[in-house]
Amino acid sequence: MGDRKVLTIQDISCVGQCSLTVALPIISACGIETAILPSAVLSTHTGGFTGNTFHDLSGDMLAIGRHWKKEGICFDAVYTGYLGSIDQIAYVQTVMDETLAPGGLRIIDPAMADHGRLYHGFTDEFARRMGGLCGIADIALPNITEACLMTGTPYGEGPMDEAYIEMLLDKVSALGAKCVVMKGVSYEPEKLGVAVRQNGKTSYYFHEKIAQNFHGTGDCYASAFVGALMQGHSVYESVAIAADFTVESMKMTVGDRSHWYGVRFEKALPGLMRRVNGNRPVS
Ligand code: PXL
Repeated sequence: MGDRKVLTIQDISCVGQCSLTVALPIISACGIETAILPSAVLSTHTGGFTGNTFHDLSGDMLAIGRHWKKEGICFDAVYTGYLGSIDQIAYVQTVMDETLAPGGLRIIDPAMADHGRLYHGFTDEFARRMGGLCGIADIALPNITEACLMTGTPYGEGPMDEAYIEMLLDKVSALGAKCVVMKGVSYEPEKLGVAVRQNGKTSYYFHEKIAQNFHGTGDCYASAFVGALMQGHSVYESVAIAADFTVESMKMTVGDRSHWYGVRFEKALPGLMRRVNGNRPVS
């Protein structure tokens, strides 16, 4: 088999270290050729900056996909992140249908909410429609807030215990996602982790909890996950690799108050590259 190719569809936030400005370097660092389809161009992300510009690229998305189809261009996986509008959810499905190689993977990060709230500019209807997109996913990567919003489940009611997490995994699986990787699971104060539902079974990967919230960590996580998976690691190994990389990126940023808008993931890339590529010869 030749080298795998990934297409990632999300916005370009020119400044702020999220979406395509992290996905492209991270997946490439994993040794995977990465094509991009920008959904929108923003001057900055919307988490903490105010007055950002927003240029919707919906009008270009289908035309770009059609051109690729004409050229016979296809991908082994399409990974989607932040999308700029409800219409784009449908466009993404068309682009996937037209450009995925046989057996190619649909990997969906809803990238629309965290800590119990939708990101600025999104609506409940958008969340419901994102649930539909996760329904066609081979792998869906919601955090707990997104899982709740997509399944109409109240957020933060009652304790976060195994019964609650199993219930959420059941509900996201019932949307149709074949494999669910759910971030933000915590059963004890010092640990945070990821619950994976695959083939009807749940497994967990826990890591240390960093006592500071950072923007863009979900995008770093999903990108490293995609890079590791495309290099042939299992879903569970990719979950662990991505979690450790994200924690390392956060550690590189803790205490740097001028870097409030994202994480310094670049500092953690060499470790990610070593781990993803192991001792494999570079081909
Ligand atoms: O990291 C998710 C993300 C991506 N893109 C934009 C965002 C956000 C989160 O707020 O605002 C534009």
